[in-house]
Amino acid sequence: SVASEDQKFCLQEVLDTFKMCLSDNKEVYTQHYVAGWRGLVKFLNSLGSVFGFISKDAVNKIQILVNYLNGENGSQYVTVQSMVKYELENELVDITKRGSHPESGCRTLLRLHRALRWLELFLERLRTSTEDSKTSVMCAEAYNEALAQHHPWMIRKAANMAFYMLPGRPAFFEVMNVGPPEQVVAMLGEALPLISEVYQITETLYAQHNLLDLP
Ligand code: 1PX
Repeated sequence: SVASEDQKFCLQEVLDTFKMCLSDNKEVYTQHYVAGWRGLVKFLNSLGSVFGFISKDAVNKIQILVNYLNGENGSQYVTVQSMVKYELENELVDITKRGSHPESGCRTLLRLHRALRWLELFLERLRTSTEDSKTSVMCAEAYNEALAQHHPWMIRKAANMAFYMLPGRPAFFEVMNVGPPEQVVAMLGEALPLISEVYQITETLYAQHNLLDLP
């Protein structure tokens, strides 16, 4: 039925959300950034409950940002650029160690930003993979390159164990619901430059303000 097709997850739609992230003057809209992550979490949940501890943390961080967006100072959070400016000018960020602002928008978004780099690396590996490539290996490589250094030992251990539970490449492509493998590859080729641009703009912004190591 039409209703059940509506609910069927399609990764293309999620990655399209990241297209909407950039304003004409290359600012990053928080709302679409968060919506992109929401879609990715939905995808992750459809892969099984062993990934629950990962999606739970992502959902928690998404919610923190949504609360700022819907809060009394929501207009300051419209773009990542305006959020950084507002939180820094009003001393709402713990810079060297966690203190009175343990859940600032800046430090919360930084966690998702690092995970976006993982996504970029993982999708690039998927795009260039062959039939016999292992999703678990591609995922672990991307994780070790982009995220592992930011995580304590226990999380690294749990994450690497979860990766073994990923479905193989054919099933993984199936869940993405984009079409035959050639179409998945084409879709990834279109989506990746956009994800990469959103990542780079955020990275440069955070670097300019010395925010890349926020506790
Ligand atoms: C076609 C591919 C699409 C795949 C979509 C998968 C979406 C994955 C969403 C992952 C979001 C992860 C956010 C993690 C944020 C984070 O680093 N949090 C840690 C630090 O936060 P804190 O507040 O403590 O400073 C936190 O400690 C993390 C806890 C949970 C474990 C995070 C493991 C991240 C692994 C990322 C890879 C996901 C594997 C999905 C396989 C498809």
